[in-house]
Formats: sequence, structure tokens, C-alpha cells
Amino acid sequence: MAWPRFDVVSDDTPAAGGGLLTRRAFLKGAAALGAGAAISAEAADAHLTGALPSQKAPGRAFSGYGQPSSFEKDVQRAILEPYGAAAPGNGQSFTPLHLLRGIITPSGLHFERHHHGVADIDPKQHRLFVHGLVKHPLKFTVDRLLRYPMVTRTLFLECARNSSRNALPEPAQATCGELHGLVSCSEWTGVPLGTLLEEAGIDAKAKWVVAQGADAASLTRSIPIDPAMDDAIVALWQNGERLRPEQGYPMRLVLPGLESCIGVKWLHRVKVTDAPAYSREEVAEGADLLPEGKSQLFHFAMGVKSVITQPSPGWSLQGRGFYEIAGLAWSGSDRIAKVEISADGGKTWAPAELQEPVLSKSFTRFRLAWNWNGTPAVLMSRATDQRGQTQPARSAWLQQYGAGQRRHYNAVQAWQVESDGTLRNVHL
Ligand SMILES: Nc1nc2c(c(=O)[nH]1)N[C@H]1C(S)=C(S)[C@@H](COP(=O)(O)O)O[C@H]1N2
Ligand SMILES: [Mo]
Repeated sequence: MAWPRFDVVSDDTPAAGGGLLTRRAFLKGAAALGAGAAISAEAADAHLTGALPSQKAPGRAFSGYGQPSSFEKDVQRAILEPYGAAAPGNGQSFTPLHLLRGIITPSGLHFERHHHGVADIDPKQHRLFVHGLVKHPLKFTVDRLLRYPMVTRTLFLECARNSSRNALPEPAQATCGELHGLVSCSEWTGVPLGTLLEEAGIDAKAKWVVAQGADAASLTRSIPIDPAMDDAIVALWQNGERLRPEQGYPMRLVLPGLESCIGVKWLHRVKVTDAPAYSREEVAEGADLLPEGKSQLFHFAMGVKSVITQPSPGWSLQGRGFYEIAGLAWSGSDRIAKVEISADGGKTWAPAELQEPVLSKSFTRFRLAWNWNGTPAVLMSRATDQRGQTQPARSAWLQQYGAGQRRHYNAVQAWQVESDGTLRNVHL
């Protein structure tokens, strides 16, 4: 992907080393670009009424459900099925973060993690059971749930194994989406799980809920009672429409700020218990490896994280000059407080602009103007949330864990810009 270049603004103000500019300089730059965007007489002629091919005949007819432009057909999730026919439907597909802007992930590009394929469920046949340590076990149809009071929140979902290839000794060469795209952000609408648990009347001994999916994996995950009661959502709607099958139609759990691995899709059972289930997924896949050979189960909170999505590997800069750096930041604990950007491999940092709205446990879009001088540079972003948590350097992240840890990778990403304008993943 080529990235158009603009001429440098003459009176730019450096915000940090490596050509990072202040917001003021950027605004002046934008004005200068506007003034500089003169078009030739021939180009202007093409804009005379009726002169364009698309102005000469009626356009395509109406459609019941719109699709992206045919010219955008390369904007796709990257699919990884590591076990092939040995474990059909087990794998993931990655959101192409480097091809998207804004904070909402289009539903058709939300990342996928399935253990045994996408269940195809008739909502009329589907039931949700709430049982276990409760006074009144309950059964809900989809129609009945749709009558409950709902909440809507814009929340990211991130797999605990997102970005895990960066934990490997050698930097993997892949796009930003292939490296970091097991995270997406949607507007979710549904019924607070707490409402259903309260209606069922939970026992004083209740400490966990064990959620299970109606898919071929019967995916089973244990969730502490506090987040289950406080802010878990039985989501039925995603970005204004009913959930996509890939996201768990007709209903899934959404747990704000916690790893999406416990957000059970195709949700059909919530059992209140006094102990975790120790299911295969939470024991075999869900353990953090600590130094000194120990491992920790049930660590669900997602850290603070950011990544520069534009430019990133796959993009190529078209020579020295003005570019806008853009990226995404998120934290499982709170709102993003600041994002700093470095263009000189971490020697100096400048604050990026945060695009409103800055929401808790959601994507936040950041941007900063950059005047690239055409020589090798290293771009990095470092996010801090309102709790004061800052993204660790890669070396500090590695020290927190034992060898082989692949979960909860949230270290600062470095993109090496080569003098030919291409970018690659580097470990710093
Ligand atoms: N029933 C069921 N729920 C599931 C899974 C699954 O395979 N089956 N995968 C889990 C994992 S590991 C993740 S990261 C998220 C992914 O959600 P998504 O596919 O909507 O992005 O779903 C979780 N819920
Ligand atoms: Mo996951």
C-alpha cells in the first residue's frame, strides 16, 4: 500500500526528535495542504456536471442489505487454522487493523476465535439456563430476553493470546493486523447478566459462574462472581444489528476489560458455583507462566496497550515529507489518559492527540503529525491509562513472566522505517 506524501510545512514546530510535529504545526500544515491542492484545468473539466462516467447512466438499484464497495475487496480478515483437518474450525482470524480507521470494527471484520467452528443456531430453538447455586433456576428464550431492560456499551474484545508472536525471540514479519488483530471494538447491546442472576436469586456461597456455549466445543469458562454480577452483558446486538454468527448469535457474554476468551459465545448455560470448573480451556490454554516455574490461573484483566496502525508493515511511505501517524490504544482497566509517540526508537517522546470520545475499556484513536526526513526511523507508541498504568517495554514485559509465556502481551511495539519507505517489525 502506497501512502501519499505531502510537502513539508515550512514553519513546523518539533514536538520531539525524529520529526514529530505539534498539533499546531499540523493544523497549519493542513491549511497549507488545502492551499496547495490546486488542480489542473483538465481535472477541473472532469467535474463539470454530467461529464463523469458515473453521471451518465442510472446507478445500481437499491439493496436490502448493503455491502462494501467492490473496490474494497482486499480488506479481509487474515485466517489462521493451525491444525487444519486435525481440528476443524479451531483457529482464528485477525482484524486488519492497518486498513481501518476510527474506533468501531466493522462487524464483518471483527476478529474470530473459534475452538470448533461457528455454530449455526436457530434463535427460536435456543435456550439460556441460569442454574446451580440459585433459589430459582431459570430458562430464557431469546424473545423473553429481548423484553428485558438493556444496556449499550462500546467495548473492545481482546484475546489473551493477541500479539503473542511478539513474545518470540525473533520479530515476526507480518502486517499490524496479523500481529495484533485479535482485538476489535464494537458497540454491544444486551441484558446485564446481573439482572438474570438477581432474578434467579444467588446463594450466599456463590463465588463463580461457569458459562458454557452451544457450539461443538461446548466451550466452558469460569468467571468470578463479581464481574458476572457487576458489569457482564448477555449481548444480543452488535453495532446496531443482531450479533453476527461468528460473534455468538444469538447471544454471548461480553465482560468489559477482561480477556475475551471467557466471553462465551452461543451462550446457553450459566451455572452458579462455589468453585471454578477447571475446564480444559482454562487449565490448558488459560494459564500465565510466571518466573520460577510457577503458573497462574484465572488472570483475566487486560493490560494497557497501543499500536501504530498507520504507517505499519505493508504500507510504504512515498519519500520524505509530511505524514500523519495514527493508531489505537485501549486498556482493560479504564480510559486512556495519554499516548506518547517516538520516531527515534524511544529516545524522545511526544504526546499524541486523542480523538474524542475517549471511553473506558474501548478503543481510543490517536494521531500525530510527522515530518519524515527520509532516513531510517523507529516509530513507537506508548499508552498510559487513567489508573496510571503504562505499557511496558518488551524487555520489562519478558521479565514479568516465565519462559514460554504467550498470554497478555502488551509491550510497546516498534516499527522500523527503512529509507526506501517500507516498514518492518523490530524488537526494542
Ligand atoms: N462457545 C465459544 N465461546 C467462545 C470461544 C469458542 O470457541 N466457543 N472462543 C473464546 C475465545 S478464546 C475468544 S478470544 C473469544 C473470541 O470472540 P470473537 O470470535 O467474537 O472475536 O470468544 C471466546 N468464546
Ligand atoms: Mo481467546
